[in-house]
Amino acid sequence: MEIDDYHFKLKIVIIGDKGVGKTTFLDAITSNFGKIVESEQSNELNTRVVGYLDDNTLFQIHYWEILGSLKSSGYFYRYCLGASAAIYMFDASKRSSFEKVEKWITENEKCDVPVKVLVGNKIDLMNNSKTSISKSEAISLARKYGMEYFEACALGETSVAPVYDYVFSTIVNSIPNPPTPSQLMGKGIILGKRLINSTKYQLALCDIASLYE
Ligand SMILES: Nc1nc2c(ncn2[C@@H]2O[C@H](COP(=O)(O)OP(=O)(O)OP(=O)(O)O)[C@@H](O)[C@H]2O)c(=O)[nH]1
Ligand SMILES: [Mg+2]
Repeated sequence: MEIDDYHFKLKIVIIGDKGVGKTTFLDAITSNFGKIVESEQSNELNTRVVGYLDDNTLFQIHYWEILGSLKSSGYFYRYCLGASAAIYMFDASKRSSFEKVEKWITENEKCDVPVKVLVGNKIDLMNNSKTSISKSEAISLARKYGMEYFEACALGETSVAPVYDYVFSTIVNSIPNPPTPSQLMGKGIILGKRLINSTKYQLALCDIASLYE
């Protein structure tokens, strides 16, 4: 597969305090859903580009893990611009990570990411911790910002699938048929040459154009 040979391109960001399990979670997603075609690590970001085939449609998904050590500085939201989805993660056994996640959520309101979820990771450690976050507390934070809440144990991998399924299917269900560029604006979804060059797509666009003649 060529790197730019896809139907749709999209970006998913994963945000949370240092050590909450973002990389572990990302590893579980990228090893189970698709094939990594590129990966890069810098002081601020850990990025992976994955080719994922779903129902004969090839998606190029750019995952951006925003490192927890990155200080929130007022322009943090720029990493999230153009994203289709944001996964906000905290460590369910560590209250300080829960308190920080709300700060990032509010800071990010500026970029209006269409799909957002809250993930409480490391639920396997909750019983050993006095600062655990209860499920109801996490759900009320998620509701406050119009998000779904998921509990996860990224080490176990199985709890990663429901988060991925929810995020991916919500993005895919928002794609109109046929997907005209103007209808995709604001969804963070970019059309690839594999779709644009297909006869079926071009005919569908002609059908739409004929409606306005
Ligand atoms: N017990 C437990 N440990 C976990 C879980 N998820 C991740 N870890 C461990 O937590 C540690 C930190 O995980 P990372 O994935 O590196 O955390 P991160 O959020 O990427 O950290 P930064 O990139 O430094 O911000 C590692 O030792 C992981 O093995 C989990 O669900 N349960
Ligand atoms: Mg990491």
